[in-house]
Amino acid sequence: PAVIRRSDYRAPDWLVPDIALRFELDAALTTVRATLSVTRNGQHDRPLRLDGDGLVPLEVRVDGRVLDQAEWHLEAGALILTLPNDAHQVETLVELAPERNSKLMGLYASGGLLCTQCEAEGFRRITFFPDRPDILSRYSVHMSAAKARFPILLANGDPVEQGEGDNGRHWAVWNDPYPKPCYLFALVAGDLACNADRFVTMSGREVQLGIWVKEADLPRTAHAMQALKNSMAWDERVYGREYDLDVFNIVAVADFNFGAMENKGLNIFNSRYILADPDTATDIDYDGVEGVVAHEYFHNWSGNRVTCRDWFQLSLKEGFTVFRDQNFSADMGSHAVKRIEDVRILRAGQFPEDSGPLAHPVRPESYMEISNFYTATIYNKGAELIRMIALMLGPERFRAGCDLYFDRHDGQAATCEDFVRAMEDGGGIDLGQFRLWYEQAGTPRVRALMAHDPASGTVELALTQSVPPTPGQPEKQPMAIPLRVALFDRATGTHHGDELLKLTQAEQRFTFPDFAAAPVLSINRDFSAPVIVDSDRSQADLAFLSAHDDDPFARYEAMQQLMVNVLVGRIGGQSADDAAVVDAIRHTLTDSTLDPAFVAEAIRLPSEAYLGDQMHMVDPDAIHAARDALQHRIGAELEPLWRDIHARLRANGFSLSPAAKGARKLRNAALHYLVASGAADGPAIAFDQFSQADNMTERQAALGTLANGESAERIAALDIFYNRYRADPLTLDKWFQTQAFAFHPGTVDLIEELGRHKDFTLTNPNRVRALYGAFSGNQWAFHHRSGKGYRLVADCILALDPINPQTAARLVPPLGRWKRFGPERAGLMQAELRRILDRPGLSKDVLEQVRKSLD
Ligand code: HT7
Ligand code: ZN
Repeated sequence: PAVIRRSDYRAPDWLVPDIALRFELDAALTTVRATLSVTRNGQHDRPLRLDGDGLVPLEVRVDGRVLDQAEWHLEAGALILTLPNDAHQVETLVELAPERNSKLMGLYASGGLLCTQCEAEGFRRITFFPDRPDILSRYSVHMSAAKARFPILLANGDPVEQGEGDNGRHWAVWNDPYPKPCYLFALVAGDLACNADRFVTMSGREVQLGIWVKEADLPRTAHAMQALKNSMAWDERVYGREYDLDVFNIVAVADFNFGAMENKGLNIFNSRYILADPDTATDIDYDGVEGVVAHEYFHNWSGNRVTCRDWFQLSLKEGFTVFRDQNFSADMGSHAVKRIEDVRILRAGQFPEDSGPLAHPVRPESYMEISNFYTATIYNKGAELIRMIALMLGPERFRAGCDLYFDRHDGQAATCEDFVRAMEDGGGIDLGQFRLWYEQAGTPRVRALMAHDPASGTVELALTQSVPPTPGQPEKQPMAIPLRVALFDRATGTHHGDELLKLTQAEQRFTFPDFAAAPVLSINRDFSAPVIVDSDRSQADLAFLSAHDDDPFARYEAMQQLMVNVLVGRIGGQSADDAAVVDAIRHTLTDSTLDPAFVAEAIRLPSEAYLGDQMHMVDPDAIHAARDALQHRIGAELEPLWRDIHARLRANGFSLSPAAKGARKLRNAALHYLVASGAADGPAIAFDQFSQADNMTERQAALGTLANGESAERIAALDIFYNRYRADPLTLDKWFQTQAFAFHPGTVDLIEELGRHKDFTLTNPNRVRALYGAFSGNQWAFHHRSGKGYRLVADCILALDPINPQTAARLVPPLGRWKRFGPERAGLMQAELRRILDRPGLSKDVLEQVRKSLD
């Protein structure tokens, strides 16, 4: 398969200002007639190339005349036509079989619905078209279908006409007045019920809102609707951006490769990010619904009105939109907790990517399969880049930069460079060196050493930075790194100011006057830059910050570092000062000024995977043992506190208020430590919480805690959960996921069993992720020294690839981290990668990931 390079970008030879589509919809056989008005772009005699993937043209017409077979040909699936004039009408007819489309790209069937997914290159599976994001067209869509099976017909834009046809069929026409790239095209046909509402925009226009689901799911759509209305109001208030069509529809589907899709005026969602009620959704699920609804809505400006010129610019829309949805969610809840959660996600998903064989810049230079580039680097690191720009500019100038960006590029397909330039022009800043963040992969490391001179009273902070080599980028230049820093007075627990230091050189020194005594360094406050900071701060300094830092992220970070130091010591076989961790946790638990949601974050031990990332060579068994032992010690030493918190935070009735969510989070943490203490009644208390809970947050947490151990309650709870939710796919996913995540010596064998369970299927991506995705994130179980975990995941990839290559390819990265493990595990992982590579007919999705992973 060919490698596509950013440097090869050329403006399109032909433009398509208008397209009319006619769909005769049917799950078994759909016909698509497309009429494209095409215009030559510049002076050239190159042919018109219409991408196609698996399509056979049944008819090709130019300006109404049916072409002879000799007048067109297919080249790598694309239809090639030589056209004499500068403007023509090109018409094609193709047939599709949606119910046989297991890749879930293009037009496919899901749970009785017909729906589409076109980003990144799915439109070419529907009709012949120049499938690239810089071709913007006005769409008119005519759909007809059997009315009994498909009473609802939706597409982008506004509905313009509908009527009855012959043989029980009906039809509808939708027009979208905004020119858009084909990746934003969508239609849905099916038997759907609607949660209908309205929103009046800031200029007084009324927008009809609809969330379309199966009738039985209607009661589970209220949270999504509220999130949508909140998002619309927030984008007006914070960015001055208003919705621009008369209708905004969302449809939930059960089979979906991703979280959701921002199609213009017709968002299509994985039902997981729409449906929520207290009985089946955890607080994390509720937050996920709110965040993803907001994300897709915000794309209407950052992605749709201003789209991407080519797929190398993907972070232009994704990084910016993640930044927007993160800030929205922070405004809806707690800024402190949201920032901690976002950094935890970045460190769990993006840092490992940036240090492994699949590392790539936020603006990549090449790809084989673009679907493989919907990564944590493009999304989450991309969001951190925008956050750094916003921090350096301050709120007013950042808003001026955004206004300029939207106004300057409205209706255009833009680049990351366009965004940076708008920030420079609108915000009045020079981002020359900052551009390296888009070009260089790898997480920068900053070493911070502080020296105090009692004679002069000055403090000198010496910062050095380095960016590790990554595939194709052996040498790196110093980056522009904004670091928020404060120096704390040990005696008073306060600091003098909070400075934004701009680290731009490989080594730089900053001096601070007027310190009679050596202060304590608080650095990278609020995680101002996505870097790894190494410092020589003592455990005592970290304990001090964990009790006094007024920046919640820095306070959390000090606690984490304190725990990491103890755990790394334990893993290395040294006697470690557990007491420092126990004391810090006790102090945090008993500080009544702190938000319980923050406390729950702060007292949580770093994950096994995060501990692995701190080590040169990962020893999963030693990490598990050390973490388990510390957890037990914390549980046992603070047992009365855990019991008290667990009893005290029992709620009387369910609420989604931040206070109620925070209480549940802390109560679950208390349960977890109480069970870890080894207290004889631990499993019974967990089982009681499992049985009595009136919400899934507490029920699933109790189940997860029980699943880690060996008890009669474990078996009973898993059985009860299964029997209660077996008919509800989204909730049954939790049953698979909880077992895959379990810290249990039998997990690897259980995965094999669950892979053969009658409710397991490879055709539903949520189910695959719930079992194999979760399992490969369970470091101790996945890296079982037998190598069985690797074999199970490789078997799944091989079985899934012919069905759904995108989802299969997403399971490859954990196998690619072999260089970080000892020779035995590394050999076993490589052997599985080679076994996959040997399979004839591998998709380019999996091929690209496996080849890179073996390098
Ligand atoms: N922009 C959307 C990306 C997406 C996608 C990508 C590849 C394959 C299937 C997909 N479904 C949706 C989602 C988003 O970031 O908003
Ligand atoms: Zn997005």
